[in-house]
Amino acid sequence: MVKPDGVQRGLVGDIVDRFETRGLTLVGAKFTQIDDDLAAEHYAEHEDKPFFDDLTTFITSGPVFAMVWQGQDAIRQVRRMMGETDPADSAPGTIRGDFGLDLGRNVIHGSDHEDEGSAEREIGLFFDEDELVDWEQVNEDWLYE
Ligand code: DAT
Ligand code: MG
Repeated sequence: MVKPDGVQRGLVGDIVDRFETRGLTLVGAKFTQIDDDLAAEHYAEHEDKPFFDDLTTFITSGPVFAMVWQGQDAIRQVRRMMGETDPADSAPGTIRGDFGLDLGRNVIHGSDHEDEGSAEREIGLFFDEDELVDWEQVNEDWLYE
């Protein structure tokens, strides 16, 4: 999900482009503004952290662009493309390493590949089942051996 800072800075197109050209398949997308209840649910794992209020204030501060991408090892590959949680620690070439400087403005959210089921849970928070499209990319034979 492109966070409010990424949307405001006009980075949606670049971020979509990276996932598309990597070979992932877009199966859902939604431009929306998160309300307080959804923010609390989305970041429930962090509710006891000192940064929770700042985090939920930030994520509700403007529109976000939520996406569902599918492909081989998609969750982990997206995390690698995002970089580290802190843009200051993120390698150039990653999304956070190319577009961010500050931990509290790190441009993108991605589901946790180490937390089994987090992607499924988060997809359920943002999308109804009929908003996800089951389709086959024509170039699949050229992306996978
Ligand atoms: P990630 O977004 O890489 O999955 P996370 O789930 O640990 O990272 O934390 C969620 C968001 O909370 C993160 O994108 C930025 C913010 N955050 C994390 N750790 C923080 C900290 N120590 N101080 C302030 N904000 C923090
Ligand atoms: Mg996380």
